Amino acid sequence: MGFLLTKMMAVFGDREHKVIIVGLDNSGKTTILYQFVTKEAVLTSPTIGSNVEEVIVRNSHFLMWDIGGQDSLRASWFSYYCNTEIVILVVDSTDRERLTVTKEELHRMLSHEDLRNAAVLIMANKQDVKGSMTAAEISQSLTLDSLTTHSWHVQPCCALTGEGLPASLEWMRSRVLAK
Ligand code: G3D
Repeated sequence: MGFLLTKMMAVFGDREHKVIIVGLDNSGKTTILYQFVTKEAVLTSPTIGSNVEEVIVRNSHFLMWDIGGQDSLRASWFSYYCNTEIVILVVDSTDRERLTVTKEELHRMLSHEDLRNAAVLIMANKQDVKGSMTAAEISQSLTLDSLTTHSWHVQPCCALTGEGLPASLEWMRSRVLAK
């Protein structure tokens, strides 16, 4: 029975994995979501509430929630945490000033009970902009080395061109398959 189930999952895909996309406003969350879906950059407007889309990566199904990142909306992020397997934290790599706010939001979020088993993908977005912070700088500023409770990975990317997005999806897939 176990063997049959494994075979069927290989053919039809496994269950759906819940992903939330968080980050400060203007970091590129919605652009990334629609690049994942359409593989093209789209014109976006600030997210009020959330956008949700299904993304399939070689039989792995991800249900991705893009949650608004404005100051007033961050307080309600926790209502999306339940059953989340992957948290995508999008960072605007040009926004040095607000990296401390991102760091506080990240560590606060990961202390929430509902995210104790979630893996964290930090997408260092807007790498196309000259002078943007590198993945290593962002990693250091977010004090990721001290994060031992969750599996994490930093992926440099550019949502406008799609660079770094396939690698992001592959990492997510490897995390859910490892469970
Ligand atoms: P949000 O959903 O996190 O609020 P959006 O962010 O996806 O709405 O993106 C905010 C702005 O950043 C958009 O520009 C978008 O085109 C731009 N952006 C997103 N990703 C990148 C990137 O990788 N590089 C660059 N240079 N810009 C990016 P506008 O002008 O529409 O506000």
